[in-house]
Amino acid sequence: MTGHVHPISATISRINSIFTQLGFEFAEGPLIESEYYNFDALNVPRDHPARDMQDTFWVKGMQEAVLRTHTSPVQVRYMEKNTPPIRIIAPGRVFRNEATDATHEAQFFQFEGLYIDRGVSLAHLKGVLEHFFTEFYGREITVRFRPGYFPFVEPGVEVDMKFKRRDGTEAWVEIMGAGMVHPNVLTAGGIDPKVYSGFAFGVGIERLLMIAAEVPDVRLFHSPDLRFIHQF
Ligand code: 2NM
Repeated sequence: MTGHVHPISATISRINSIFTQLGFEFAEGPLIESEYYNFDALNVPRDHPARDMQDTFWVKGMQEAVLRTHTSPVQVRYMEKNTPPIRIIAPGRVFRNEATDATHEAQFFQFEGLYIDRGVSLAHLKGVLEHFFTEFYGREITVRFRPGYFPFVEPGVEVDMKFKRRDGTEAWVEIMGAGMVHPNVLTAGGIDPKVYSGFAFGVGIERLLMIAAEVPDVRLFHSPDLRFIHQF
């Protein structure tokens, strides 16, 4: 049997090429993060349940160190070192301290996007996301926003996409979270919220693939059973 690029690696490459064509740059950062970059700089309150031992892996013996729970710290580090316009995507591995089942894993991949400039609005976010999903799934996809809450954005939205399954039926599927970057987060990144605004979004890569390929269990992506990855 010959070697095979893992479906997650192949998907990250596709995501990068779609966003590169839109002028986005690829960014990455450490898997072990400080509490500051993972939570404080992102406007996550001190008493937020996400900081709990049950949700976050705290690194023993390292003061205030965590396994990053999202790739947002990459974006904060990037904001600190760059000035707008900023257009980046940050794909990578993230960790959540939770029980695993068919739709939850203690480690998974996500990618986040960030776009900051003068006059950026939710309308730009909608256009970029519809373009991305249409390219990614190879058919016209529309998205809709519902109100949602994430500490790092205001307003925050839950994003649904209208998806046609292989059996021809159509449904709105919840796919990601997004919103306008919170002024406190821009300020933490050294960017003046009175001059600039930006949108950000985050999506699970396994989830994107599970919907596309109708994969029933997220744990298959990290199973040693090659019969699974050879189907991609
Ligand atoms: C999400 C939902 C909403 C997000 C925010 C940022 C940052 F760093 F720019 F503030 N990056 N990604 C974000 C916003 C992520 O994931 C569900």
